[in-house]
Amino acid sequence: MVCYPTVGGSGILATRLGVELSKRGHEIHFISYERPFAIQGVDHENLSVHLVSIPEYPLFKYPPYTVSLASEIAQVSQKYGLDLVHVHYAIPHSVSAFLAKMLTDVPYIVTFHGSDVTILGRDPSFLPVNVMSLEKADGLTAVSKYLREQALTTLGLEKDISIVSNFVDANVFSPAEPFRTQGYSARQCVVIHVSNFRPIKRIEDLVEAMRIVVKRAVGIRLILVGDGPERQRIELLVKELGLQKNVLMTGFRTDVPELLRCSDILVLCSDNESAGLSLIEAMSSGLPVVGTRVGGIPEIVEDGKTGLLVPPRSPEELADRILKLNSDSELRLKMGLEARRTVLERFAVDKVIPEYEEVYRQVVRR
Ligand code: GMT
Repeated sequence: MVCYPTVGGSGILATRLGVELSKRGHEIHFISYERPFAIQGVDHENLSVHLVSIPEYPLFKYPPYTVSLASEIAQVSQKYGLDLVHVHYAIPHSVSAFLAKMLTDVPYIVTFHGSDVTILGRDPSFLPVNVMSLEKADGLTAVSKYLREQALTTLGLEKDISIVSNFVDANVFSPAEPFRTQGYSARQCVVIHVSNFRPIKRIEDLVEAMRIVVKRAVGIRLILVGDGPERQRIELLVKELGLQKNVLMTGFRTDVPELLRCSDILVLCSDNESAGLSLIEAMSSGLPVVGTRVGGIPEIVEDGKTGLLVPPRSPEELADRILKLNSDSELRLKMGLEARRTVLERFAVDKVIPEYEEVYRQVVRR
């Protein structure tokens, strides 16, 4: 399993997948430049981590990670007799996997996650080499129909791409007992947003929406969970709008399942999102969600049934939907139950892992 070790969605998903596969008896080797965040301090049977060493040399302004990673994949493959390499996020992992295959014949599968297709993948500085390494892959998967379409059209790929959804452990991301909404109808809601604070998340729209919301629902609170490039700017905006009493910024947290259980509504108002993992985590926790009608979000959230969708960059509409859910505990409960049901049916470990196993079987059988 080749991935970024950080708290970004692709790294989290890859780690989750590796851990679940190891529990099912597969031998899993993670290859990355650091121990993946989600398995720090935890030992799992059948699971090991190999760190890519990147030599420093005065000549290098940019150490060639792609080459070091390819060497590590090839060495691990030879030493442990890997059946296949699964890389998460195409850039630059698919190129390293291609090089490793040239050396050792080990087949590779690439999972597209988002900006590896929609932003970076099409950048002229990557495009020709990226596309070659994808065309030569033994299998391609995408986390949503939307992302598959994007990969086919923007990268001009002519290969089959299987859709395998993102998933959660529904026992870890589980609802509060009883559902928080029950018996709390008079209370104002806790709204939550979880992300890596990148500009694409448009957290400023949510803060702006809160400026409108607090005028009608004085006690309502927003918890902003996560860290990233936008954090300082958002902190300033919260102060500027005088929202300190209503908006709590927690920074990076490891107890997201507990935070979700203490919340009533999750908002994800990105400009684009291939398959927002935080939506699935919140829905699994029995929360109704408010999301933007972009990318793969409508494939996860059914407007009016499991959540409410709005156009991107529309704080007024966001505010309207938050107020609607805030004032209607029955609606929150109904949508939260539907959301949980949707996750159990489509986005739970036992639904999605066999789909990956099937992709692996097809490749190994060849
Ligand atoms: O594509 C990115 O910007 C980064 C990537 C990540 O590593 O966090 O996020 C993407 O992959 C996640 C896991 O599949 C998805 O939940 C996110 O929707 C997706 N981000 C975008 O499409 C912007």
